[in-house]
Amino acid sequence: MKLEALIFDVDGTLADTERDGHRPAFNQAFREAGLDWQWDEDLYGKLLAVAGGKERMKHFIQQYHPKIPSSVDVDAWIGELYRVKTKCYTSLLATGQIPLRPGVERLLCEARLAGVRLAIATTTSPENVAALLTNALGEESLGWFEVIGAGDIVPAKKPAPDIYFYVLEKMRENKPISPENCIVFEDSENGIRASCAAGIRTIITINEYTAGQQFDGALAVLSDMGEPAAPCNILQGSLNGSGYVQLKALEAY
Ligand code: XBP
Ligand code: MG
Repeated sequence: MKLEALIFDVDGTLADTERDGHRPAFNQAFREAGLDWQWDEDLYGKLLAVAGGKERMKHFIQQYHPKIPSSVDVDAWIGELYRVKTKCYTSLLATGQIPLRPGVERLLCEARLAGVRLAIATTTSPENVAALLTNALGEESLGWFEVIGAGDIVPAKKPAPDIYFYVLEKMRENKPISPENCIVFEDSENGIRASCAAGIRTIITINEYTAGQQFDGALAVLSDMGEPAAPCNILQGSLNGSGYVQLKALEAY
């Protein structure tokens, strides 16, 4: 294929943000609100079935019936919890404890040098994306991405394809783009359902929370993007003879 663009999911794909990033930030927000809620690693793995922090908290309330303050407007109250959680999460990222996953920075640099267009399609907030990129790659890295499609910019979160349609539409405003000449990087079943429904072929890099999920239609399912000196494991599909994600291997699809 004539590779035109790479589109990246953020959480779980660019960095392993869930277990030691978002999860403790939710728990800190709960403590600050005087709640005795505690999302441990197992429970958080189950709650990840619902994309979006606000949607996840609402799902938790509906499914697990924790005690909530009486006579609150639930949506407004969740909105306030989410605001605090975002503050906790971005402070945590500022400590530099969450690195990018293997191969991510190398691939971004290779794509930039080759003039391959870059974009982001994520469920998390623009604020959280900016904090992750700034801390991992410096503030200028925000400008590497032609479009950062994030959070509530579309009402229906993954597995709905809306965020991918949004990103393609915004990219198209700059220059024509064909979805069949793009590749998405995702880590989850919700993610690939969204990208495939938008007609974009997808590579999965799994993590501990998503390893057991279904990735029907993936070009490849990988342990990570790999590095020349530390190849990835190819769990499903093919990387066209390469041991790590590189443009030459992607163009061969
Ligand atoms: C990520 C999410 C997000 C994060 C938490 O999904 O679902 O909700 O877990 O971030 P994806 P927020 O990687 O598929 O985009 O609390 O900001 O939503
Ligand atoms: Mg993800």
